[in-house]
Amino acid sequence: MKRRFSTIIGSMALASAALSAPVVAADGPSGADIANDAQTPGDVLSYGMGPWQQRFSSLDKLNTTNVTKLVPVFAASLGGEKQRGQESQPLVYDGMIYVTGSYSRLFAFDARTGEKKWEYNARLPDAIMPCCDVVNRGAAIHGNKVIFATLDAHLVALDRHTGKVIWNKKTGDYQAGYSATAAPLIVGNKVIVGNSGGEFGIVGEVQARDVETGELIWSRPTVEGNMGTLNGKDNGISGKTNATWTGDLYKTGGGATWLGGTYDPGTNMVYFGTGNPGPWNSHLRPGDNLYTASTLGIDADTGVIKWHYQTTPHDGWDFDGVNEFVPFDASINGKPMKLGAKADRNGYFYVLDRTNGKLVSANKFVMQTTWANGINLKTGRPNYVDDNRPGAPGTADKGKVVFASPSFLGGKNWMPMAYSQDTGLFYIPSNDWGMDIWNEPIAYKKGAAFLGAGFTIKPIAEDHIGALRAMDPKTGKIVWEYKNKAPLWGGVLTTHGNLVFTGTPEGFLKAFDAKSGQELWKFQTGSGVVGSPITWEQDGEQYVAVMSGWGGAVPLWGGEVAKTFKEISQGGMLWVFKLPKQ
Ligand SMILES: [Ca+2]
Ligand SMILES: [Ca+2]
Repeated sequence: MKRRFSTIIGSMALASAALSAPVVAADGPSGADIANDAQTPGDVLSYGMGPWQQRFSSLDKLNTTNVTKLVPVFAASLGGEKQRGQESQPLVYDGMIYVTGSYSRLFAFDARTGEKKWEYNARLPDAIMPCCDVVNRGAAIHGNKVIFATLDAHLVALDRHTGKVIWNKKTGDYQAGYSATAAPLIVGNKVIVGNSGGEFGIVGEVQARDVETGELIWSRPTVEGNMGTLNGKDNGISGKTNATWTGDLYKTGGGATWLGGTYDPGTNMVYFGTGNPGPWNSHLRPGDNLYTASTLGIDADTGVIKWHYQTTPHDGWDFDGVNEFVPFDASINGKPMKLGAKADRNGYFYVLDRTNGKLVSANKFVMQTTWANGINLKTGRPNYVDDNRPGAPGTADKGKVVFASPSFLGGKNWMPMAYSQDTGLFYIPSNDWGMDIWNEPIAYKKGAAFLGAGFTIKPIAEDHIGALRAMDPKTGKIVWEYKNKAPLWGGVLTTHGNLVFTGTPEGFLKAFDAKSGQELWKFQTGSGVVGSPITWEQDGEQYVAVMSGWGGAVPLWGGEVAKTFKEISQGGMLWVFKLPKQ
């Protein structure tokens, strides 16, 4: 690594915030309301628009016949000098829009006028260590609270009427490299979060806390050998110590759960993806390195791992397996099944039985996967191309350089896909790119990057990097694709109006025909769109909202790819759209 993570942040203006507030009687959505979010199009109560996070709306007032008339209602600025990546998904409840901003900020806007009601700025220390920009992906709402995670590894609950702090809990040690950017997940009376820091030798973990008090209920480490807790007592180690790790390496094994999780009320499991093992240099850690680069099915009540499926055993390319695991129901060979799908950073789209984690199918959704020739459906393991693993370094020099595709930024990175219950298709925001990657010697040091690798990202196609792809989960075939010059880095929304929405770094929010992929509408927002769009019904009309503000990992780590798009202006605007009144 030529660049230190801590230098990315630079200096930050810090605003003060109230530290205490009177206890307010619960008013607002309950755990049951949030579990039912996908069935109530008049609000958006959760990240992903429902516990399954399908990002599908049953609304159809806005549809393929009238989307060309879609116009802005207002744009609300996040203001100040803090711009960078705006990767958030807004929430809508009771005439308000709650949206997080870069640098751990949370805003409340009037959903009809865009008037700002309040703003909360986390008091961040200078030494925070987010690997990949100062982003935040969204908040959770429950009762009188709106809750979000901050870059210094805290979870903060604010009074949704006033923005005053109700509770504020430390979830990790930022000085050891822990941070947090994911939207919290509400399950009943619990708020469940993952952690970030996989580039610093942290240990990945899922934490469930009491939504009223913030007190820890259970914790589940994602690296085997580490002990979980339940109600303050030991609750069994994850896996079996030293089964897939040697020595003490499990104490710095990575596996960060940095994208948060989904929830299936039917199985009462939360599904969390886990990031890369530490360090990146795979020659320093023999074995499969469970449960890194995996999907975990975790009992929502006890924090016990019910099943795991590892997409990249013994990862050597930074193929974090954190991508969202989206439950859906479908018939496979005439048999109705409870399934879940994940478009992995490693370039394969996996369909699993969500009751037991058994692999159903795995198909490529990108142009190229140099590291594996497909996935063995019997063993569930990749058919590795051994020559494509970066070589072992000597004591003082780097190992053999290999060209690997996808790049470590992934066939798909953090940006969430959508699933249409009408078309039965997943809409995957993907990228086609590769990298030169090599290994270097490294030793663990608290609070320092723990990679032992270097890289240069490279394009692999003349005409595009980004590709929005419609994947049929039953056949593994790409039904249509839309190619974009710059890397796609925003989330996707689909609707019963046969529409698919996503944003581009070039600044557009775009709408496509969900069946054909035809581009129907676009609007220039003034900065790159890397947020996730939503839709809801209000006063009898259908609204669409998205954050605009270029940033994220691409401009920081994209090498020659990022240079191509360095002219994109920064920003920080919430855009809201609807059809004109008849
Ligand atoms: Ca709803
Ligand atoms: Ca990583």
